[in-house]
Amino acid sequence: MNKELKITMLGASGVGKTTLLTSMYEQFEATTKQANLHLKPDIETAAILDKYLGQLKSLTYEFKADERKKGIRGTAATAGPESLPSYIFELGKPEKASFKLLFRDYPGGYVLPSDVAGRRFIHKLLRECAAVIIAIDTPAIMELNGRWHQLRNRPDEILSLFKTAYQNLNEPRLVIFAPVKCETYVKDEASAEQLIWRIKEEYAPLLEFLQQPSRADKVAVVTTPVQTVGCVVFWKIEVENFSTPRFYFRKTSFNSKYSPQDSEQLLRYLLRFLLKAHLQDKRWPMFDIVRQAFSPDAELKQAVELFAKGCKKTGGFAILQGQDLLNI
Ligand SMILES: Nc1nc2c(ncn2[C@@H]2O[C@H](COP(=O)(O)OP(=O)(O)OP(=O)(O)O)[C@@H](O)[C@H]2O)c(=O)[nH]1
Ligand SMILES: [Mg+2]
Repeated sequence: MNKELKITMLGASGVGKTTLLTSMYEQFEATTKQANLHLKPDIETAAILDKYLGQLKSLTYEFKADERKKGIRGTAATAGPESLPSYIFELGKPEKASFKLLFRDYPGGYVLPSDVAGRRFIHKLLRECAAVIIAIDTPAIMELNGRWHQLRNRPDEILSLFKTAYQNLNEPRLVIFAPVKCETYVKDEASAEQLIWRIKEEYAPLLEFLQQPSRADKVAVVTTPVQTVGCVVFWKIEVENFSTPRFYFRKTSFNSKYSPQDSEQLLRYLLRFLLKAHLQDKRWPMFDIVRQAFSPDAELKQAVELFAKGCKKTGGFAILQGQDLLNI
């Protein structure tokens, strides 16, 4: 029996998938411990993500988000998609791991139609993963009325991937829209509302697809703005050669340190979704491992419930669809 529940990142190159995964890793341990939950990366996961964490912390005062000499390097798969690592976190008590959360990340170039093997790989991930995290480059959607959104976030390519992978769904899924590099846009409630509004606007065709009758009761959709670096704000866009935008960021002060915020919220929403799938008791094979973990272990179930109740509902966090799949 497969003891892993899979989650995939989704997004074009440079939007911030690996950074988001790294900041989740950084925050998972502290926040789950508080909730008497244990979420432990395996050795290989910790080794790779520690390396990325070091790169992230090395960001200097002013930088371009896509300047790969600083910050995180672009993800590469030297020996093809199958050579990419999985990031594995064990959930449960130290002496008794209950099940594993397995995250997948890959080079964002895979979403482009020209990369046939890459798209096939993402398609397979979308079919087999219970949850998908769409990393969204927030300045691209918010600045200049979204002028660079298509180029940076590739919403059409993402829509067409969903259209094939989510054609016939037998089991529920969680779709997380995760705007990153969003420090500038979640400073107050009004701007956070504006961010949600812009996501609804720019991803309207995807949201409509997910809302169609055959999917409406199977897909939960949430927005979770994550401050993956935490100490930087958007500064300016410069256009090179009339066609390539460069997004510049600044640290809030010279000494400000890497301080990600809210990245554990994705985990809270994910566990909330898993707990609800268990409570619905519908015998969905994808969620068998969740039932096997929660049924005999009331303590674990209670800890997950408590943790899941800490899902934020304001500041850009919202449930756009499938409230029933998340009510606990
Ligand atoms: N200012 C700021 N920069 C960020 C943030 N997240 C990512 N970046 C920067 O954006 C660049 C791209 O981030 P990555 O995480 O490598 O993006 P990716 O989606 O994994 O890209 P590929 O691996 O090429 O698909 C990096 O240089 C990061 O340092 C953020 O929250 N704020
Ligand atoms: Mg990457």
